[in-house]
Amino acid sequence: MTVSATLRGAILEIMVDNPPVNALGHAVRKGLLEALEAGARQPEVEAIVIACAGRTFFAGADISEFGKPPLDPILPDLCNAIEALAKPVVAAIHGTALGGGLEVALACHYRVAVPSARLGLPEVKLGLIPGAGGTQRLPRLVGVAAATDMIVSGDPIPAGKAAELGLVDHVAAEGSLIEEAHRWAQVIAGRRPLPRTGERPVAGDAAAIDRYAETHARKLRGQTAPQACFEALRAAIDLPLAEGLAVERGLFRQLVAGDQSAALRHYFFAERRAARIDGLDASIEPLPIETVGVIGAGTMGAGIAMAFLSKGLRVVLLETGADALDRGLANIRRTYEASVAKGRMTQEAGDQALARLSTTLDYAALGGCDLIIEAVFELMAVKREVFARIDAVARPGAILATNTSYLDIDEIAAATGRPDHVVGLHFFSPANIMKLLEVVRGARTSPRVLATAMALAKRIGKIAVVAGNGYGFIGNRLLARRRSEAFELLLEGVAPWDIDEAHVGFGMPMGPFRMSDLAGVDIGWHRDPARVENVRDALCAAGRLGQKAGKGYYDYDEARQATPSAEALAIIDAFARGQGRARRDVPRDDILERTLYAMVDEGARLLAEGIAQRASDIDVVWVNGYGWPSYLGGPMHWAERTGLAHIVERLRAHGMPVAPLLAEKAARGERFDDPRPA
Ligand code: T1G
Repeated sequence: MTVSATLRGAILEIMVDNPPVNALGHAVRKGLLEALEAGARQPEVEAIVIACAGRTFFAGADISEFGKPPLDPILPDLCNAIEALAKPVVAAIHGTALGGGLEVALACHYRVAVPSARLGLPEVKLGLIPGAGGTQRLPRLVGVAAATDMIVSGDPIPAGKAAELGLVDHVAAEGSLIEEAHRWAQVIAGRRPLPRTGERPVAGDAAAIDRYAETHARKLRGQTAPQACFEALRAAIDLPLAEGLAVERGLFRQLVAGDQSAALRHYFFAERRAARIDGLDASIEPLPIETVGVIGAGTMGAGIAMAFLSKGLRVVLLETGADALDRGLANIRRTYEASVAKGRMTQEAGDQALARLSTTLDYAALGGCDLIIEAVFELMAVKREVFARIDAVARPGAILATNTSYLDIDEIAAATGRPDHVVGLHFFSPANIMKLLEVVRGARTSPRVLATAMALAKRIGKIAVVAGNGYGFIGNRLLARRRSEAFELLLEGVAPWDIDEAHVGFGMPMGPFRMSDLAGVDIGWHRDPARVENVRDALCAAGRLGQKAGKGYYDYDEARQATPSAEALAIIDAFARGQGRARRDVPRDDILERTLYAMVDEGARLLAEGIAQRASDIDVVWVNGYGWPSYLGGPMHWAERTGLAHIVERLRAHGMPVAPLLAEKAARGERFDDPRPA
């Protein structure tokens, strides 16, 4: 890490170089303050430019420092010192000026940025608020409404928009940021009084805050940081700067010590750690992938095709029948048209994506593909037949992938002559939207094919998590365990809606039975109404196939509004009685313990079996694939915060199995990812 100060004429250029993202760690803060104070003392210095080397301006405080005793100068003090300097300071911004990075820029007297720069205060995504003056200075520069939107959404804005808001004073040409920042500094060097952001009045009032809070109430449900953002923003309106800063500091200190920020900081690093494959040589060169064959133009196949098309790859979409192919094509066209209409995509991008799509009924047309992925019916015989056919037409070196949700990758690979080039790419529906991708490694999947799959996932904007070849891989394995515990509760007399309500109250977007209705109660059903072996069979036999049938566990009106179904409950009760099951009241806490602790237990089994590389991978899967609240960190992090010993004790109290690894970690007071003693 270096902080260099170079005098160019009367302008002192302070250049910080702290790879990879110029995080404002203690050494950076200390070096920057010393250089600024030295410049302030040098008579020949008339103005100062702060810039960063590498790919970005400061990308924020150093998140890895949180939870440790803060070291002076703390960021708020650094920002106050910059603003109070008697000489003008210009921030030269490129890359992503985020969090504390933008707060440093706000404390500067001027801001120059290149068009590709993005500026944001993403602290809320870490369960925090801007803690170095952002909640007090940003509304003074851009007004309450724009500041509220930036701070509570946590989303960055491009430099051009920042300039419109008054957050950036000058947009430099790409590639000439430093020279234009210097030129700007020379122009304003003698201007007084210095435009100190903290001395400006706040434009706007609390109505903008109320509007935002009301509009986003559902999305912000259960989260503490957004409410703290609102409180800090109100302080900016009501109080002088110094008092407002004190309110901000107090709120920040509360949040940084809280569970939700710990969970979100855990998740931040977990998502990045998931991209690493233990034991895989990081220098392996991924295979080039430019053209992808997709087999199956149904919902999944069309979604997968779009996931590649939207990121610049070419796709050959194959179906066995012309009607199915036409339907798939129409679905893709409709989806792009809707994205363009909603402004999520330009018309040109939509047209270009479609231009990269070709369709065929002939397997031979897949011969030029670098990767071929199937999204056909979830039956092993069908998968093996398809793989034998693509193996026969695929060019040498092409990767063959399956989108299976549960089935054995090795058994599928055995249908080909290239098992080392077979991998699972388990997309989540809708595949063009959901970010999670489980990359399933078969026993013979080669390291290069694995590296290629991970690189391709990053290229198409997916969050990839590697899974071993086991039933349901990672996500669906925990889902299956939660489902079986939930079915047990049904047989004990708990209504589906009580189980769903308990999960929604916990923070899940929906409960297991609403989810089942949405996906289809008949997934995996043998389709024989005479064969009733479980609650699912009983409901399907009565035609209660879920939302698509207008009835499942719930009844649905034309607007798809769900109401608890007396008929469904009667079917469940009849089946339970037929099983001789006694009915009883189950307390709400027990509902959550029986379902969520069972998931934790299953996660421990995944770790012991090597299906998941690390517990934090399981967290990444469930936050991204199933809506586990990120502010709770994922099931395994949440279990550690809840207490593994407590979970083991409660599982035993419910007469439920306890995975040996879970019992071992609990007995040792260890976290799941703590290295196992040699
Ligand atoms: N602190 C520590 N490490 C960080 C970091 C940070 N702020 N940002 C990134 N890294 C690491 C990351 O873990 C990875 O490490 C490497 O840098 C590359 O990151 C007081 C309290 C900047 C848009 O929230 O959004 O300021 O895995 O893989 O995809 O008010 O990183 O290589 O070992 O993500 O190009 C506010 C978080 C902090 C920004 C780059 N700032 N970072 O994305 O690379 S809180 C943030 C990002 C704060 C103040 C408050 C992204 C990025 P490794 P990467 P990328």
